[in-house]
Amino acid sequence: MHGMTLTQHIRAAQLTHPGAKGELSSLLTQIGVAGKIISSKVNMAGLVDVLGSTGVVNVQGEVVQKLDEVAEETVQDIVGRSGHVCALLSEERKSVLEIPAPYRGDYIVAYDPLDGSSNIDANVSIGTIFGIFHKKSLDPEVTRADWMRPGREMVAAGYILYGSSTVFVYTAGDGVHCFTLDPGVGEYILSMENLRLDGRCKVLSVNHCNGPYWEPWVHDFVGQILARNDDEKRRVSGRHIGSLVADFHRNLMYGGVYLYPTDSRQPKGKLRLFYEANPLAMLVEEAGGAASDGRQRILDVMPDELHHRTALIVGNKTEVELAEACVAKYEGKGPAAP
Ligand code: AFP
Repeated sequence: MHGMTLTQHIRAAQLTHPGAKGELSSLLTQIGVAGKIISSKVNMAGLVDVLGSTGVVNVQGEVVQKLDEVAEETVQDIVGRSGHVCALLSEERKSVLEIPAPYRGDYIVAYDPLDGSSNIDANVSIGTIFGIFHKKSLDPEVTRADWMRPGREMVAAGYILYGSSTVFVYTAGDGVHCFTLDPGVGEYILSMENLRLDGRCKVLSVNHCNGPYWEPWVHDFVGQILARNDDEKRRVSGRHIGSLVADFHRNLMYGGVYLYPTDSRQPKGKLRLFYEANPLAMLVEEAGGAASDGRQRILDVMPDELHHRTALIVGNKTEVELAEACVAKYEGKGPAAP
């Protein structure tokens, strides 16, 4: 008996939604195809001329790696011509890319083509993150109202992680499912269905070197997590890759909390709402966890620009709530954090 393929799984989910036209299913499948192409380029990175930077700085002020460009072009070519999208929002692009006829469809995809790309040359796990909205207005043009929306209005989200194996993880609101790419046959095969975050937080992921720039609540929160370890037992361990998608995936597997708070260097936060925080927030909530900016649920944040940045605390619910309590305590708003 062979495992279920991604296409079969998406199609089976589609059948549970009477009236579904199969557009979203086909779009998800095409995102998977883009992931296969990027995966093969990532695997060849040391053998062909795709390592290193292009020398260009992108709209985020970050150096564009050659593989960033490859990934961006791949998503544009494959997803942009899938026939299912009317606009693409990319971390790498200054503005919204409108898709012309005859490829135009009803969905809008926001994506980070290659998250963690500053790690590429060191062979560290990187990934493509995506979130999908259905076009809102009946206007034939793509209007600002079509994409300037809170993450709770997404219909699906996921990522493709190029790690020790390539995995495709997605949710369309019916649980979180994980597929592993079998490179021999070029298919994603179901490896974990209805993923749930482990109830216990075993991992703390934060860039401790930002400590000097943190607000007091972050020291309080991190201190409370570390205090769980005593002579008797180490209950929490520190793991931080610096590749959000990989940090997130590991915490989803083992139970953990990742945080990238605002700090004195980055008062608006570092991570991008559309391309990083929103998709991971939808996934974590579907898996029984939570995602917050410290003051509100990530999925309720109303963006004010395409490249809106945010603080992010994501993972086990108890720890995300503890972080929110620490924020409130230092803002003098709520009850003292336990
Ligand atoms: P890159 O895609 O430019 O590598 O950025 C990745 C990222 O946004 C996120 O994946 C990491 O968690 C974060 O940056 C790490 O950045 P710091 O070096 O500031 O901790």
